[in-house]
Amino acid sequence: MRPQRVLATAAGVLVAATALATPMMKLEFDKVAKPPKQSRLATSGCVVCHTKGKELNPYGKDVAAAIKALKIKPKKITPDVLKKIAKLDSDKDKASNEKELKAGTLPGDPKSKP
Ligand SMILES: [Ca+2]
Repeated sequence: MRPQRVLATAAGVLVAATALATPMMKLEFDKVAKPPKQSRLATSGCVVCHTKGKELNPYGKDVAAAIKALKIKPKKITPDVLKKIAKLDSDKDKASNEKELKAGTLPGDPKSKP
């Protein structure tokens, strides 16, 4: 194999491995929220909704409450879920969740704001 080919293959494997490492919920979230490319929101993974492990941050709790209120089964993130909590300011940093998603900041972390 030529060196360029080896590099391209290695890059492809790396991309596939990264996609596999991204949990389903974050993939769903990105599909619905469409965070700006390379923004903190796009690159942050689980901490968008979780603190550590399975624990939810304030935004994650609002997402979970909206999924429950809308009776979405099996649990998943839909446009209605994000719409229901768009006007809230989950992390109390004076920027609504909607504004944070558009700006690509973390709606569950008051230190990250537009
Ligand atoms: Ca906020």
